[in-house]
Amino acid sequence: MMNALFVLLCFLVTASDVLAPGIEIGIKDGKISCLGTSLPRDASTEIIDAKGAYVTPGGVDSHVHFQQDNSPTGDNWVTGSRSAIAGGTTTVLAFASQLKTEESVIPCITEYRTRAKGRSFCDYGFHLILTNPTPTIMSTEMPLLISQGITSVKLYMTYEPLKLGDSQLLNVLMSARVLGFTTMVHAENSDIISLITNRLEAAGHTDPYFHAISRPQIAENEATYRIISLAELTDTPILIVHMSSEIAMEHVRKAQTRMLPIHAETCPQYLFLLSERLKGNEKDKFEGAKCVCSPPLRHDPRDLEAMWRGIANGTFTTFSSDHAPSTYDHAGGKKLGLKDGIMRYRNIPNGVPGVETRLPLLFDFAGREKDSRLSLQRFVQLTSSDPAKLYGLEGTKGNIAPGYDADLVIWHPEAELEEGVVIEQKNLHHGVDYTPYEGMIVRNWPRYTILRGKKVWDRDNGGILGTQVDGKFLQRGKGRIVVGKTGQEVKGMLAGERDYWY
Ligand code: DUC
Ligand code: ZN
Ligand code: ZN
Repeated sequence: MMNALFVLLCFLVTASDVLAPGIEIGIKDGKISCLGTSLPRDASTEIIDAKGAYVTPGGVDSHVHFQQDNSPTGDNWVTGSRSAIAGGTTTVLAFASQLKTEESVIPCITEYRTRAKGRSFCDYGFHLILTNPTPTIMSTEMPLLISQGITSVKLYMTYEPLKLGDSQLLNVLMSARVLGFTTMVHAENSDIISLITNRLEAAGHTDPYFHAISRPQIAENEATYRIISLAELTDTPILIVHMSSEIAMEHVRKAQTRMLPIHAETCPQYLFLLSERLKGNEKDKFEGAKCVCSPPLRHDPRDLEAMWRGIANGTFTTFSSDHAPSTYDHAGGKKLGLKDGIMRYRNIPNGVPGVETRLPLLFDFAGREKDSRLSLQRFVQLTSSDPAKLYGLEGTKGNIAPGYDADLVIWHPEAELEEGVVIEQKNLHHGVDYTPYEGMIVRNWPRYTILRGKKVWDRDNGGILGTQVDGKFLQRGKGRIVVGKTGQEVKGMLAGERDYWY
């Protein structure tokens, strides 16, 4: 497409700068061609006047679940990706999940890629959930996937159908170190959770609220410390996903101060929601099921504060939605946990929706005059530029600079939305029947979302303008380390000691 499109008069925000007002962004063939003032134009030049509003890079949501076998209700690719662009996200990284019985990951990757093809409003890629990392998969299939642009895996330390034991974790980490794929880890201690769950069930405590009781912070803390230790032993960079616990976060922080390449992610639910939400309401106690996610919502406002500190001080590298959609009022959705009038939290599908609300919720606290919790630059790092770097999209996504894809969020001018925007289910574009953020007010919302130079969302004029064939599969490169470095000796080991066995 030969187009010349200018975004005029904006406050341009990148991971490093908020530029002086009035910068123009030139776009050609879907890429940013130049930044400047008074850029040359002719009658064919399409102009978007940002009216002095902030412009940030299109959101990169590096953790979403769309159309996975284990959550058949909620979103498919069309509704999930539509919701993404309406909230300013132009790239999502979703999951293809291997079954433990599968000796090859190729069929599962092929199947999940087919589900997305021609059905995505935004650009997309896949992480592989590895549940059966056989030697053949690691030595033969992983290099193939990497060559096809699937350069990251997620490993689980809990859930019977998904979890890996320590020796499997070690083997995958060593393979990651050699092959260079990015490793995400769900860190919760499986045995702690199943012991408590069995005992709660025996005592008749099965309401949704007990989901939070069954997964105490210590389960996250222990598993986090353990996976950091395994990563240090094998000298492998990792990212610990959806962190919710202060002590676990402190393990990460301490590792980072030792320059270990330990990255961490948190999500909106761990900044805004507390476990009391699992109690539902007077009319319907089971409504608490809407907020069942793992790790669970924590009990105390101080827990939320701790996560905000990690957002501000750099402990977290990414802020993802972990959009894990399950319809509430559906026999195959959250209502799986309600049978014959009996609530059983262990049968409730895990997860909350949030791909559309992720950016507005965090932006609400970024660079504002009063009570700011993070800078605008840090907002861009967390929501766009750092996930792009970590997952092999540097140079293409996550920045507003010549050569990058022209993926932009143009916010409303700050003075325009005096009352803010109320988050309401009826205004969202996902396929789920609720939002856990119902009624919350945010100060701004993406006015336009631009995907590779095309206006795909115009909040004031028609809403969704894009189509489900706009999104393309991203052939990602290898991710790069954002925090720390490899190549360090392990404390207490002799220099070179690892070479005897590695
Ligand atoms: N892990 C996720 O990443 N998402 C939803 C539930 C879970 O356990
Ligand atoms: Zn997880
Ligand atoms: Zn997830």
